[in-house]
Amino acid sequence: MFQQLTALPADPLLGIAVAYRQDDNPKKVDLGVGVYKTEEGNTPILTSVKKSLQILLDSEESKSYIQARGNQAFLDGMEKLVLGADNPLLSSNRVESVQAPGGTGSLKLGFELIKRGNPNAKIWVSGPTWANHNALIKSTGLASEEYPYYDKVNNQLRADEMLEAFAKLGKDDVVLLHGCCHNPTGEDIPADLWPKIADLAVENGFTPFIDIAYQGFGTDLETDVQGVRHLLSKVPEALIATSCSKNFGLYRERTGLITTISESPVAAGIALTHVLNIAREIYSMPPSYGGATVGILLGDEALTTEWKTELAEMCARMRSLRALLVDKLHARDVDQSFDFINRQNGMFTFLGITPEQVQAIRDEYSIYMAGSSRINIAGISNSNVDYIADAVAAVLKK
Ligand code: PLP
Ligand code: TYF
Repeated sequence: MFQQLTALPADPLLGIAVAYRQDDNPKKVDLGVGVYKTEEGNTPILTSVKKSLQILLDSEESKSYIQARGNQAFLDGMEKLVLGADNPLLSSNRVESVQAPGGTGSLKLGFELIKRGNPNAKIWVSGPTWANHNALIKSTGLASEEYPYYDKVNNQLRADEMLEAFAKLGKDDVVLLHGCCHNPTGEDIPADLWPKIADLAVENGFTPFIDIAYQGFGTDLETDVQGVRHLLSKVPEALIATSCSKNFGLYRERTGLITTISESPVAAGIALTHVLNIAREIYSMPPSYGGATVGILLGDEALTTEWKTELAEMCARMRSLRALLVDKLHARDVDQSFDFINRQNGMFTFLGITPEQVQAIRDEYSIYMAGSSRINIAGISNSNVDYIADAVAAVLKK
């Protein structure tokens, strides 16, 4: 049976990490996979998370299965974090959440739910989007298409074209939106555009599916989801896939949740039965550890305050690294402006160089980034930024 199979290429992003590890150049730089790093290049466990983990370790009395929908304190805390504690949706009984293995698992449950609700649905993804979005949609068997999003030549949002595309959509369409800190471009939907998207969704009946993987990495926890909250207050139905990988630094614990917003409490209850049924068909119940940890953290005021401080530090560091990189590039008299990097949010930006230039930087300098020229901002440090800027300036001047 397995002899019939032909080998597939590795995930190109994760492949970068492997290639980086094998490189013995002491000056090598990893700007590949989106993982937060300190100035020293480490990804430590957040102190607030470590304390919460310790509480969990000390209090956990069983490794029996957890309930299928996950840890209730986690689900309650995360719904409040994303929607806002006083959001009227929370008391409307139209919102249901299920814990899932990471943002990825949450997205998968969401796409499968869409397929059950409407097998003819088409998922609209931003051009470009996170490569795994396309893989997950394909695996579900749903149709998908790109809407205009990022202008790579001028390094800006294709706002008008995006709205024009949304204006043509209808009831069979689902629009996948990055809540904040767009991956891979860093280019976010500005505050004044969210109400326009909300109006179009209401008028034309398409369903928003919001992917929130970086809340708190853009400006702050509240500002980052203002647009999303506005949209959700207007539409009858929506899905939200939330990841705790980045903002809680829980990557390997595979922690996330899928949230459905339905037209009525009855519809919400029915949707929940389907999400649980889909999860059962794939993995039964979610892993406990990450959700339980976040549940403890968000249920404790002091730990939450500490976490918010740590998150704000990560956010501020990435913001300052953006400015540093732009300054260093401009100091090298490159022809183009890199100011757009300062306007963008989160972990990523496109340097806007060609795949050949990306390869040259990798071959000649051992600096690793995605072929699209997407870089992980958190991979920059005070000690490597000059080296990176030298390399980029050199390939641009060739
Ligand atoms: N969505 C986006 C846009 C992402 O960049 C990521 C990756 O970090 C995820 C979802 C989900 O990540 P995870 O499955 O690690 O929680
Ligand atoms: O885009 C990134 O780098 C992150 C991490 O299969 C990631 O979202 C990359 C690839 C992957 C899972 C997570």
